[in-house]
Amino acid sequence: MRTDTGQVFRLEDYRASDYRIPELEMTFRLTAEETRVTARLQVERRADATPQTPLLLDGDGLVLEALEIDGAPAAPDAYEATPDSLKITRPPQRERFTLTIVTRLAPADNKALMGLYLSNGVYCTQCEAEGFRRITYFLDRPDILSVYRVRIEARREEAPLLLSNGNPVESGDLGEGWHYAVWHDPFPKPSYLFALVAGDLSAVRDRFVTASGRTVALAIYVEHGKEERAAYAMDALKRAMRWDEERFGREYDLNVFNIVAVSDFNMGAMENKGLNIFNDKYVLADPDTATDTDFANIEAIIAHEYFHNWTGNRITCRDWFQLCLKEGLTVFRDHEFSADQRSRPVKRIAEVRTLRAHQFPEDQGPLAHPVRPRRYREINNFYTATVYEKGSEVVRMIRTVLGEDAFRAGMDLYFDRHDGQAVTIEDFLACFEEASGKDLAQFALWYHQAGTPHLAVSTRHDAESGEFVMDIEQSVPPTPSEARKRLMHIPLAFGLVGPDGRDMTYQSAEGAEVEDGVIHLRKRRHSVRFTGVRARPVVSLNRGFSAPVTLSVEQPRSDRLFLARHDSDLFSRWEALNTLFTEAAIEAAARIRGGKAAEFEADLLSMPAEIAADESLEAAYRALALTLPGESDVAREMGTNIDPDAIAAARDALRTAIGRQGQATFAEIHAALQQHGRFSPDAESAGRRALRNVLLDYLAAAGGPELAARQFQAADNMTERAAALAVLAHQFPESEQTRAALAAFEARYRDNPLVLDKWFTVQATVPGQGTVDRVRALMAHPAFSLTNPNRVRALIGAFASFNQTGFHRADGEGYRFVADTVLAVEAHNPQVAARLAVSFRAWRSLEPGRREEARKALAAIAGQKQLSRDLRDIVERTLA
Ligand code: 0A1
Ligand code: ZN
Repeated sequence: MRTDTGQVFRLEDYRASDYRIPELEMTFRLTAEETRVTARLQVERRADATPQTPLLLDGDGLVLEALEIDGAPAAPDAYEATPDSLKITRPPQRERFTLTIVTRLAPADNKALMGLYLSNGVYCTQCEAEGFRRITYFLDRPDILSVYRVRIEARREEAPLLLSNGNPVESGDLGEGWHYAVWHDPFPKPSYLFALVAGDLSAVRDRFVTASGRTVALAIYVEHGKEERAAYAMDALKRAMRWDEERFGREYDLNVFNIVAVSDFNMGAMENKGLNIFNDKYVLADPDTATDTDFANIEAIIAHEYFHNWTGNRITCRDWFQLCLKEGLTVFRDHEFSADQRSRPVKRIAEVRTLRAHQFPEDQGPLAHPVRPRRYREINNFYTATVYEKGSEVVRMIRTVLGEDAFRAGMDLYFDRHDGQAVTIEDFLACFEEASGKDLAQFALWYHQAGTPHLAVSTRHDAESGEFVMDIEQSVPPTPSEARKRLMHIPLAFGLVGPDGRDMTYQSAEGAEVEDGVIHLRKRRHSVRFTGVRARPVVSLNRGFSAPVTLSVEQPRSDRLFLARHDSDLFSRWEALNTLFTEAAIEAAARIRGGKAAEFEADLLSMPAEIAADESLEAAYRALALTLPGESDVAREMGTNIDPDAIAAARDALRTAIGRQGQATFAEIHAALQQHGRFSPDAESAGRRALRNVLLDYLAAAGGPELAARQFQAADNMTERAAALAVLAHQFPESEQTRAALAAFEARYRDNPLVLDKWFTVQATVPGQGTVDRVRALMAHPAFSLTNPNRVRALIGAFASFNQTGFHRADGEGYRFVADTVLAVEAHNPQVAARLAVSFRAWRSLEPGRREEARKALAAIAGQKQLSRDLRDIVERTLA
């Protein structure tokens, strides 16, 4: 474990290295307890560096066995080695020399899952961000690009399969049961993209012919017996490869593309050059074991990692402050891919829900940071929703500001100009400025300034003069270490909706640049004056979620109801209804806290049945429109003094009221949507299942558990089975039907850990006081393991992030339990522990009693003498 030294890394301290390592040859002799790594580095001193400059290589917990300089053993006074660094104190005076470094590793003991480790008997690596230094001493920074040649030796029986990056060049027998393979990757790459896999796995093979006619051999490696569950991932891969050619003109560049699924992985997946390594959760799927959401995630993540080949690998980051250069851009690309493969409006709504659920609380809490941070203590803690999701929104806004054609021209220029380089956000933006002739200086603040901007809007209409005025004021709230904010360039898409529900035209607009339905806000206040507007329009703002901002619009409730029925922009139509639901829940929560009963307006309660039956809308869209804002969405809108019990009671009351009001319609549609024939994971079929499942939730709230129990029994696919199980467990935790369904599910999937994760999660998210004990008991279940990140996230992570009434139990028991578990995980996997600790980030917005309990739990973690850099960084920033 890397303990914290308090060191802070700063963007302004970036310096190019005095040395380069253009080539690297590695030999791995693999055994679980003692793996020997020989690394031969071709080192080159930069022309402008002084010859005596020591060469300082990074390490992390390494054991140095031998060191040679230019083929001769290094003199003891020529270097200084510790587990965490290797300093060549007297480097040769030549411009070029070789270093041969031998290190010894114990993959079987590596439970941090960084560097070389074993997952279910398979050797695999994870090097981003700083895992390569756990394998050998190196200049482990993304601006050092090397050509790798990798030789792997292993016992054939243990590891018939030997993979690394690039193309295979040689393999053979070594006698005594050992064999070897050599891989060569012609594309210079940073060390974080290095990968090795060795083990006994099955291959699912296919081929892809690129636009220019080259054939690429594709393979997805999975555990024996799971081959069929990789078919969907393979299909998604081929679609992603074609799409990147068509939409971005990007072709694949090696002869092989390999994907390996492993069961122990800290994150979702990793884009190692030519050898993507995946959490098996994002590869394996079939109708019996995966939900529609699982299928969609697999499609998106397969595409994401593949797209990194150009945005990340061919063009990489100069330093880790630039992480969004590859991540924000690649998320934008995978979002566009999914939007093209599925329904664009539905995809957009889902993106915005994710952004609000994960990025908004980050931006509005103690862990807020700019999309491109200026400082960090532990880079692992910056793989955040801000870098990824907000980073993607910023790229989307560049496209909005430039228009489709100039955006594509800017991307082309970026690929042309920077191929093979490690670059910065400034380099990226310069390409768009040059391609469009537009100045993006103010726009660039989206990268540099943390916090979610807020827009306050009011409108006036004068029927006689036909003038419609929008007064808009922007503000950016202060965030940690950024008290004062500068004014931003916010592209605000809008529409003026006329009485007939159609968009109105206007003669002129002044007071801001208004172009193609977008107002470009650049000042604190704009008074935007439209002429030629005879009837009073209902204004629809931030259409398509053109900017990641919060909005308050002075608008009568009747206008929102009107937009919820008529807005031609489907995102904004959803948004109007979502806002109405949220407001209703907030009001009801206040009444419940005041000892009164919840009450709702009749016109809101009747809307869901109207929408459910509206066949002009696709089923997936109707499902989203009917999905109530979650308890944490309501809490976020309330802002302070949060009482999760009152919010949960209010939301339950709203669900029951809607369920009763719409019961007849819902029941009819639920029955009609029952699927006949073969399961298909396509978007349209998935949409019908989603709608059916939302309706089930309402019907159960109004009518009891029977229908859910029947759906659970009759289901022939995981989407309907898991949804029915969740309705039973969450609405009727004590019922006989729930007990029976949980037992049946467990018995059926006893041997399938990924599916049992769903069983853990559904129980961890049962609302109420009793769940802490239930989760504690489940930790003793034979399928649970504290060293497998998927298990930890499914049980403990789900409890801490998605169980508002359980985690926030008023007596603090939820907090104490999670804090204890964070420390238990910390002992072997600091990265996963730190992520779990993030669930405390909203503690200051709680009502005083809970706030104090949460603070005490955090302080108990912070009070530990020995903490990893990962966890210390999170708890100290959260408490600050
Ligand atoms: N670059 C990967 C995410 C990733 C980051 C760190 C990891 O280390 C444990 C693993 C994966 C992506 O964006 O998919
Ligand atoms: Zn990524």
